[in-house]
Amino acid sequence: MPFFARSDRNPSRRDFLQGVGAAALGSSAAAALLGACGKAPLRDFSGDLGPMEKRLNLYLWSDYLAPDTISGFEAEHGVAVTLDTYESNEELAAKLLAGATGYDLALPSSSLFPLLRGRNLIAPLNRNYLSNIGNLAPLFADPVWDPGTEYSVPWGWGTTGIAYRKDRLPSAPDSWGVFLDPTYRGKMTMLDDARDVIGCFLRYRGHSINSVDPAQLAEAKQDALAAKPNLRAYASAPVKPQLIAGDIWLAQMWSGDAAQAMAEQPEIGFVVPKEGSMIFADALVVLRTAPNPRAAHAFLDYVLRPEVAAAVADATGYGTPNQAAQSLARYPRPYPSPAELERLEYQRDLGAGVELWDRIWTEIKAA
Ligand code: N2P
Repeated sequence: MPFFARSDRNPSRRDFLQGVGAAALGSSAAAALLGACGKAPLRDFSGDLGPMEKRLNLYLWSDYLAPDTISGFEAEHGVAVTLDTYESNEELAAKLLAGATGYDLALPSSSLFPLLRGRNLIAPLNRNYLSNIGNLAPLFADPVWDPGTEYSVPWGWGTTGIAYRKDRLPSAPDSWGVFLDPTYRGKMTMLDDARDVIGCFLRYRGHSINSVDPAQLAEAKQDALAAKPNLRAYASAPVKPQLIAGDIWLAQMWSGDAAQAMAEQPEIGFVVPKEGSMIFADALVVLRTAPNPRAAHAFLDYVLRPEVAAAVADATGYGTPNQAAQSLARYPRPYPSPAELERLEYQRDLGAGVELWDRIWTEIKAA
C-alpha cells in the first residue's frame, strides 16, 4: 500500500503535502533566516551541463552511506568528493539559510522540503542526466513532498522509536513513558530534535505529533521537563557507540541508526512504542548554488543504481525507496504494513504554531 505516494487519499497523509516548512527550524535557524541573502548566483540546470567537473561537495546526514558509496563514484568518474555532515534538519536549514555555498547536494528530510523549495534554495533536476530514475518504487516516484520527483531523489525512510539494551532491562520498553521513570536515570537519551521529543510526549498523552494546541503542548512540555533529569543527553546519531558499549540502555532513536547499532551489538533491540510515533523520508537535492552540477547529477544517477542503493540500505539500516534495490538488499526492509501505518504520523507544517514549539523547545533545552 502506498504511503508516500501523492495519490494516497488518507487525509493524514494528504495533509503531509503541506510539509512542515519553518516548523523544522529552531531559533538559531530562524535567526539565520533574517540574515540570509543569496550572494552566489542561483543557477538553473535545465540545459547542457557540459563536461564532468573534477570535484563534488556533499552535505549529508551523518552515518547515511555505505563504506564504498563515495569511493566507487570517485573511481568511476575521476571526481574528488568532499563530505560534510550534519546531525539535524535544523543544522542543515540554518546553514543553507545563512547563505552557505560550495555544496552541490544536500539530504533534507521531506519535512524540510517545503522550506527549501519555498526559499528557492534547490534546483529542479535535469532528467537528461538521470537514466536510472525509473528504479524508484512507484510510491516514491511521486511523493507528497515533491510531486513527480521534480526536485529530489528519495534516499531512505525510517521511523522514530526506542533502542534499548535487552541484557540490561527485564523487558522491552513499550511506552514513551519510560523516559519519565527514574529507574534508568542517567542511562537514557532522547533525540536532539524538537519534533521528535515534543512529538513523542504529545503521542504519549494521546495527541497528534503535529498539535499546536497550547494546552496539549503545555502537557508535552511538562513531560519533557520531567524526563530531562533522567536523561544523559539529547543526542541523535552520535549516541550509538554509548549504546553499543552499554553506557546507555535506552535511547530514542531513528530506525536506521538503531539497526546500525544492532548490527554491532546483538543485545540491542528497537521498538515503536504502543502510543505510536513518526515516519519520515529523506531525499537528495541539488542546491541552486551548486558549483558542480554535472557531477551532482552523475552522483544522483549513480546512487539510483540498484546495487548502490541496496548497499546503502544494508549499511545504514534505513528502508530504500529504490524498487530495483529491494530484491538485492541482504536485509530488505519492507514498507510498513497498513496496521503499522495506523500508528505512525508524518510531521506536518505547524503554521503559526511554530513559534510556540520553538519557545517550548528552547525552554526545555535551557532548563
Ligand atoms: C542518519 C539519520 C537520518 C535520518 N544518521 C533522520 N531523518
